[in-house]
Amino acid sequence: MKKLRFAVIGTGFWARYQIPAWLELEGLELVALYNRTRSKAEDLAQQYHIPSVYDNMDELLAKEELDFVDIISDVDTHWHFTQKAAERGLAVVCQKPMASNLEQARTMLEYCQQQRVPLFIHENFRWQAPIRAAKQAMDSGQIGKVFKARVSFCSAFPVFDNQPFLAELEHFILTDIGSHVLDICRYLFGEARTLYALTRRVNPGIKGEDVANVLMEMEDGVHCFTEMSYASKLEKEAFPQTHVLVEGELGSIQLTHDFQLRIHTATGTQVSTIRPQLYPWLDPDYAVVHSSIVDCNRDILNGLRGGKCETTGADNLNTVKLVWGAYQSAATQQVVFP
Ligand code: 89Y
Repeated sequence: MKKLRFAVIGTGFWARYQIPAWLELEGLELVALYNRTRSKAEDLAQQYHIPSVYDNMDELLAKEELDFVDIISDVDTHWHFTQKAAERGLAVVCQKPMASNLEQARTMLEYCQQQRVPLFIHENFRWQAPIRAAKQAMDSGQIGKVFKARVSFCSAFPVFDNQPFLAELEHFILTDIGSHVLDICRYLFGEARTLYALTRRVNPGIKGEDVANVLMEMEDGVHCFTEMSYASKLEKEAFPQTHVLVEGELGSIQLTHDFQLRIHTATGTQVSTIRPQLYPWLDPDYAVVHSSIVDCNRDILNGLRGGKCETTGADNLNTVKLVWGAYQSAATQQVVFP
């Protein structure tokens, strides 16, 4: 099978993991890196033996023969780079959050559709091994019909140390973690019919909100409460795990600290530990997230080859609608219909 040739656009924090995660997969050739600051791209190119480096995207697109680009740059550049790649007929893989706002995400998707190029969003949290296991347990029917759930990402991890630009975002936790956690909710429980949200800023040193609570009624009637916070000084730090409690008519499923999955029914409680695969290149502080990059990329590669992919642009637009629906709800104190 022909190897797919691609370039990575943006070599900041996430590229350091996204690149080795791509290299875990067969049938790909990473031929070029782009970064505004060339020296940063050069360091990564040397580390992973990538032949070409550019600080000009037009030059890269003119010189390289590519099948797709993987855009890992800041969110406010996603639309710009997507447009450039799509107008040359290249498939686009883009990091979450898809775009700076809902309108721009729609435009991005419509433009790719118009150019007849596939758009995939690198949304990896739903690919975390413990989340997949929780979904499998739900689908097995052991806990019966699900009626309510709580999905929590509450932490005091010093997230701004590695990603200082997050402190500058006017819209912080819902775009950064909400994109992931609300996508997990869609993965587990389907689409939302209604949504109500509250947000606030606790940390005075950042621009955006660092706490958000979102209550959704899903289309099949499940009540889903989603809580997110980077101001939670809890006894046991959970970063970067998402905790889940799903309640069904016959029992409950709990995903809790240290990847513990607890399935409780009338016959007792089954406990297992669903650890992520520990690749040598991952940062142990982010293990479960970094590990899921490989599974997410594998699914996207399947999509690039014409097969199924979960995190297409069209699918992810529904997650983007939840994020911006939550901001709208918080601003108006109204229930919204995303
Ligand atoms: O940027 C975020 C992400 O995608 O996963 C965790 C994170 O690094 C900080 O919230």
